[in-house]
Amino acid sequence: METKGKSKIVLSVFFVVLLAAPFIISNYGQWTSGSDSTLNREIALERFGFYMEDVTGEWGVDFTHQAPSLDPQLDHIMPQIASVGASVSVADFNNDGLQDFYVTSSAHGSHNGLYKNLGDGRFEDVADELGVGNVNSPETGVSMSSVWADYDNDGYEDLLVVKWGKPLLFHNDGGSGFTSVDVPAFPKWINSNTAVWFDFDNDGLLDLFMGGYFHESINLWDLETTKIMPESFEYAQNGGRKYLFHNQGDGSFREISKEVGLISNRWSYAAASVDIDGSGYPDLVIANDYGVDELFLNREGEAFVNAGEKVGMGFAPKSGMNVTFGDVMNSGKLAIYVTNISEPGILIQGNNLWVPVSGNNQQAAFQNLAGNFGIELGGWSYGAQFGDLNLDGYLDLYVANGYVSAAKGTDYWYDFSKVAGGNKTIISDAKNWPDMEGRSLSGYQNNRVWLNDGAGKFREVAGAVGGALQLDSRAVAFADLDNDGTLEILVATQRGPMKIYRTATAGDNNWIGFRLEGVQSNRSAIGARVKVVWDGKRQVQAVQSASGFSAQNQRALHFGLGTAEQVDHVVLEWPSGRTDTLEYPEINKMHTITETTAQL
Ligand SMILES: [Ca+2]
Ligand SMILES: [Ca+2]
Ligand SMILES: [Ca+2]
Ligand SMILES: [Ca+2]
Repeated sequence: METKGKSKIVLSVFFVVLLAAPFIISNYGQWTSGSDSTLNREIALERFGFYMEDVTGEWGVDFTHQAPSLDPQLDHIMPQIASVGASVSVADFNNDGLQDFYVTSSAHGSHNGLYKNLGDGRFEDVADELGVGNVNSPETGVSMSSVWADYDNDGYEDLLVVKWGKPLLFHNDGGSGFTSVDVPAFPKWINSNTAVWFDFDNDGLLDLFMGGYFHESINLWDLETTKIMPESFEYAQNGGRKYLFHNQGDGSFREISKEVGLISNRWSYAAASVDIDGSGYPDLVIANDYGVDELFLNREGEAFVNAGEKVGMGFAPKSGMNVTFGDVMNSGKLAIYVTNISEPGILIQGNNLWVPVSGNNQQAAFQNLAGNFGIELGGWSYGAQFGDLNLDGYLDLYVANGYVSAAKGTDYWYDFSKVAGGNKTIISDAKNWPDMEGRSLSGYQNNRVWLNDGAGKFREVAGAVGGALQLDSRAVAFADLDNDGTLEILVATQRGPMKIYRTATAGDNNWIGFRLEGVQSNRSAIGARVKVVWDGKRQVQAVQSASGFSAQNQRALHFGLGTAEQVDHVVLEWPSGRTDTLEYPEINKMHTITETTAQL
């Protein structure tokens, strides 16, 4: 009897464990992403002041990225090579005060989308109607990214489509259509994932940077050789070249990269521009795969100096994917966040947060403090953006993760590390890369939502605030799509759906926004810097075009203010050199400020 009773208890325990197993496993999964599965919206709002809700379908957005099918000689590693191209760029293309966005697809014949914000909580894809949808073809290649700016200062944001193929510039015809612009200075073919509009010589006309990834001689659909891969995982300099196109002001551009010293053949994945050293001229930061991050300092609009090593950034070769700037400590200085690859137990590169430190003789200098801030370990990270998601006055961070999610429970890492450890001859030839055989490589990873506590630490809350997402995410952009003062989160996923999260904040947090329009400066005001001073705090942001990975945020700047009821003053520094100061501007309002008549 006693034995029987015991076995009954053991059996019961066994069944309880069986029943509980999914719960335990699911809780463990939640725990590893640093969140708390029991929190509902109300508790998340109370605890973190922030909640995000997937409204993709509700808002009428239905877009799925298609990856390219390249030369069959790459079939064995196709998921790795065709692993990018999902992008999102925000702009108010028809100047109705509502933020619209452009999304890309990367298969021949697939169409890009231009989602027009209808203002009633719905979006409509008008890409085909306005002439920017059907742009992926064998003749001109496929889309990898896009970036908006008003290059002809006519008041409407124009669109550049970045390609593995021929770059395409579309002039915005008053918000009612687009005309393809023939730019003889553009290369016939380039394998590019990044372009940046910035006025490098401050003449009021936006110039254009474009960075190559694969070498420009390679047609990935029709390979002459399989020796197309990086020559090293750490010091590869056989990637695509860099281009700087000077805006001539008559609708034409002149290619001047060599003249100004913008020379590099690293594998550039992302670039972005701000005036990093306070010289009055915009500098360029480039995140390179298979190598070090690069900082090109702008010498008075006449030359670029590669200062990566001089400022401390150029010594740690990683897999750079993203460039984002943020005043993470409210110090009035911009830090640079570059994502890389981290896979627990296999490869921990860690993401970089280059924080400005005091250098010798006022020289710019940076130290990687990602670990100190708790934002070092993402995953196989791509896009990232800073923005004040909970409006508490401190910039938060979203990071997109996940490389190739193929068969579950499979892993290509061992084979991947074998080729990574090979010599130049082995690595650089695609035919030496082991067959993926449908296996995953850093797939099924969680994206990160890191809230800044204002005291030097970020806390990961993605699951807790409704933001759990495990698709192979690429581009991230922030924009206030419903004009309620909070930043929505747009995420483009590879071979997956576009995702839009509406955000809600709790309590009495306030905000203020600035939409700048240059007059002497370029009309998009790209390069302008705004400092907001309130409640003993200050924060600096800069107007940019490209930011993150294959992404662009809304051009208008957005500042959370916490519970402060007033902004003391705002300093606007225009690219022209003009400075304007606003005293006590109204809060919870998006201000439109024109350069010559800055008044409130
Ligand atoms: Ca324009
Ligand atoms: Ca210029
Ligand atoms: Ca915040
Ligand atoms: Ca909003």
